Amino acid sequence: AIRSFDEIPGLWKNSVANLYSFWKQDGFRNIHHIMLKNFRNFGPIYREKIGSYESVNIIEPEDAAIMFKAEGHYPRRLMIEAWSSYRDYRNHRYGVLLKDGEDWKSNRVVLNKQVIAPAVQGNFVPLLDEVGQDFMARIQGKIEKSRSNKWTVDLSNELFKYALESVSSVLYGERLGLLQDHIEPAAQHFIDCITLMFKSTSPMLYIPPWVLRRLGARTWKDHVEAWDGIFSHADHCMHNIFKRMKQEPGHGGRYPGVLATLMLQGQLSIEDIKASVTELMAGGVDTTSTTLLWTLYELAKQPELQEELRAEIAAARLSSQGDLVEMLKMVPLVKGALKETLRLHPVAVNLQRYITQDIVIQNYHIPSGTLVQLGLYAMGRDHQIFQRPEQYRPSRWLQGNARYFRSLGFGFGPRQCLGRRIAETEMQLFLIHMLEKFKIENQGEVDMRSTFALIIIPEKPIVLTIRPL
Ligand code: HEM
Ligand code: 2DC
Repeated sequence: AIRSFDEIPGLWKNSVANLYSFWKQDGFRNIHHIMLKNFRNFGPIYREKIGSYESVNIIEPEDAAIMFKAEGHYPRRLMIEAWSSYRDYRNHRYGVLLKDGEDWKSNRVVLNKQVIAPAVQGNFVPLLDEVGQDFMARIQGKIEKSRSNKWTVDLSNELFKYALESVSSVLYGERLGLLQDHIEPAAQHFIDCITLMFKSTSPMLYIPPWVLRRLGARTWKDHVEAWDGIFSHADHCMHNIFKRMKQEPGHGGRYPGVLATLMLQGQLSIEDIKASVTELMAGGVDTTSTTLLWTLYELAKQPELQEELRAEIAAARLSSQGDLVEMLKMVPLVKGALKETLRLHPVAVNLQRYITQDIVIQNYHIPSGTLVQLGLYAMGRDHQIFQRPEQYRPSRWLQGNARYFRSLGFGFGPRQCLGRRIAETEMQLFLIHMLEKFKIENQGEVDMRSTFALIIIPEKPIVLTIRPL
């Protein structure tokens, strides 16, 4: 017989006590480790209520498939109240990230065609490739300046700039110029605001923003300050493009970028366009840069793997004869490396949906409307799901049979990551250029732990040494 919802194991009966013990375990920064422990204690399904946050958690790919099948026509994930409260507070419109229902769908369909459809990759590739090349030139310059034929560095801020330059080049069809020696303070401030925005969000997953606001808490103030900085800089960038569109309507025959294309199309209101472009700009920095940093960290541990990737890249470079879009189709191991990074170091600790029909998972009945979460971090490290999960082994992704609902770093279905195509192209080109020119070495340190700051990031700076080949 199917067991009832209330029989699901877990801690959900005393949400205030659970919040207290969560806080005592430093849960705001350790949610991913606590989640591992919960699956170990309760098995493949557990129910949880911490403060105001109530969910059912699952781990198996087959159960993920059931969850996504019940997502309905307008899939909804956890509404991050901190983000919507800020917009309500400042009277900003929601973009595609926060919209729901028909409003979400109609915006998303228009954006898909300009941002994630396979056909637009050709527009992005030349821009992203140029950014990649500039980054390598910058590293080369640093190596020369060091006079020791190497550069030992915590690359995180360099990668933030690389990621912001990349996403901006695609959104605006032109370069911001962040990879020069003097970085504009405005751009650095924008980068710092995004980090603060993520960091100040996590406590508000469990304690509603209005409570913290009423208490005059630092978290809410930081959060408002961070979003204010994000919105004002994005607004400044977008105004420059509006000016350019008046002065030079044809953009010299070149691809004018996502923003200008949406404006010229006129299918969305200017307010809707601005809201979503702001989200794309903010969503495009910490996500790809952190994933690239983790990838370099993993590659530094395995020089032989770097060689294998280099061989694949060299062969693809040769047979694609200068056609980059073609080249990107010939590097399955590079793509496997990025999947492997997202398996061990996912940006999103879990994927969630409010299910729109009753379902049965692990023989428990779960009613329509429940928030179901797939523990992505825990799934990636489970030995029942991945053989030798502790090993970073990109080739595991080359066998097509072992991938069913296992490669979910960008989410799934119509509500998956809108920036996925930009992110993948940007990261693939980065690795290609990096491996063609440099060797990556570590300082012989042991395993780097991670921290939850809404997204999963390294706990401490990762210091790497880069040498010319
Ligand atoms: C949503 C991951 C990069 C913009 C998401 C989601 C995940 C994710 C897991 C939720 C998907 C779901 O619920 O099914 C990642 C990862 C990235 C990345 C792993 C890089 C390694 C980016 C970039 C951008 C971006 C570069 C912007 C250019 C967005 C937006 C959404 C989203 C706007 C919300 C889409 C919607 O609600 O319709 N991302 N992301 N992401 N991401 Fe990304
Ligand atoms: C955080 O329990 C943990 O891509 C929560 O580019 C559940 C949750 C809900 C939504 C997730 C969030 C987690 C992590 C960060 C994500 C977000 C959806 C989109 C966002 C995954 C897993 C992100 C980083 C976007 C952010 C765009 C924004 C800055 C405008």
